[in-house]
Amino acid sequence: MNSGILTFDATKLPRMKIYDFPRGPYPARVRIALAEKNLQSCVQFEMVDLYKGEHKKPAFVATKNYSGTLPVLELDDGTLIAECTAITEYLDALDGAPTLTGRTPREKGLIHMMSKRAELEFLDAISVYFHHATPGLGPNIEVYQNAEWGLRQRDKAVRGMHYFDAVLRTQKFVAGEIFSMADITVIGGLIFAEIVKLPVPAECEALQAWYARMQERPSVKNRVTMSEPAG
Ligand code: GTS
Repeated sequence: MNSGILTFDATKLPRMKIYDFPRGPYPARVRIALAEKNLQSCVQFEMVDLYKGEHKKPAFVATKNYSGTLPVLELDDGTLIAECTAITEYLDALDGAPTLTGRTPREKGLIHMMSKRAELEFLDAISVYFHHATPGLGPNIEVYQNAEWGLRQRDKAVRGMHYFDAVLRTQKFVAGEIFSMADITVIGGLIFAEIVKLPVPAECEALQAWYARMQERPSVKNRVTMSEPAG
């Protein structure tokens, strides 16, 4: 069986561009996926400064991403792909061996489910907390805040931590026995939790042990420096 990987040569791929914010938790997900797939050299990063509101400028919203968020992947033919899960799916499929998003129908289903849960129950909840119940990106960008909603989402995120702790007590990775996009999404949540100083509860030992293991992966460890020139 030809997995596709034998004939895949990343250096032959047309260059892609990623509209990016290097320390952001969502862009981190795509940076981790790029490194896991060994595709860093195919990508040019273009920084969009969230704290200056560059992602909300009418031109960016009209021509790059309707949602006014990062990251966004731009292909050499001008195709634009936003949403971390969609970008990861695209990158993962390039070599014909989609380990991050699932090789079998069962893997695909489980990874999609757990990644969606990691967004709904954890990462997106922390994001809402950040934008609504903390200064967020500052008064010029956070034009509407609802602190009560933000605090509820913070509590939801802590419940999410307990949920993923329970999952990781019985299996090695978030969606089963292999590292996948679902792990990357929970990692994104924990990166955001650090930014907003929301600690993982001490009793969530399995989640903490798993995160310590994840931080040893080069893709996670080197994610911020990926776009910096060597030397
Ligand atoms: N559902 C989107 C995805 O999965 O890509 C969410 C993207 C998102 O919220 N990105 C953040 C953003 O643009 C980037 S970061 O906060 O992680 O750096 N936030 C800015 C804003 O104003 O919401």
